[in-house]
Amino acid sequence: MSKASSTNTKNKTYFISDLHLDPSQPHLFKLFHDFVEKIREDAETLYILGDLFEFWIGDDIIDLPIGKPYLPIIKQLRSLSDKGVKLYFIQGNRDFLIGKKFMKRIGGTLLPDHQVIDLYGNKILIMHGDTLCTDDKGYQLMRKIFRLWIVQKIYLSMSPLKRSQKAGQVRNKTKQSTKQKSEMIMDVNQLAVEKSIKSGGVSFLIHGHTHRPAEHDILINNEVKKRIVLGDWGEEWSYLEWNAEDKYTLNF
Ligand SMILES: [Mn+2]
Repeated sequence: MSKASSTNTKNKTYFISDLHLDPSQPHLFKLFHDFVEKIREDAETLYILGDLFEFWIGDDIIDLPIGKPYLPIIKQLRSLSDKGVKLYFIQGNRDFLIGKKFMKRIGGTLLPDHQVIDLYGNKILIMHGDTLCTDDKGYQLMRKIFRLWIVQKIYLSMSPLKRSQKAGQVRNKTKQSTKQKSEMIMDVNQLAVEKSIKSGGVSFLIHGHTHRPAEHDILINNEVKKRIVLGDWGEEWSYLEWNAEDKYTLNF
């Protein structure tokens, strides 16, 4: 029996998303470092629900000079898994190229886009959340194209520098089109939310992406279901904490 389980202090599950870590924003790296230190002793599991990075151009950069700025993050996550913390990752729209190599380095597990988990007796559906924004047709089309294996294959065959440039172009384009889109279009579609909860047969839906941290009640077949939205990181941590006594708090 490990020391951790015999002392039974590891009894919390954490959920984070939308940190948008970017080497050009050192304060976010510091925030992440401090967060890892904070959860190190009591975390049983950490779920990262996408957009850990502002952009991720492929796992091969880990061993290249261009990937060097990311090594502290990988090291910190590794230090958690080495301590027995289970790490799970769902790709976001910024870091959907995170794959097996990255997971191997951090000692984590990549989950599919939508995953039902059992957490202290609760059935919970977790996802990044972008697939719920079905009103944003332009985005959904772009998402489909970026997820085609042939598109990814062509992209990954480019040099890291070229890939960085391309990623920058896409981000600028997205920024411009986001300005023209209404707040409504960029939020989740209520029917898509209800459909997900129903088909998953879950009591909770946890996601990020919209940067609108909140807890929503949704009435489905006369039963109250919960949609918990994780927040993005700016000046502070934003996370959901769930303990073995089945209490949860959304901190943002
Ligand atoms: Mn996102």
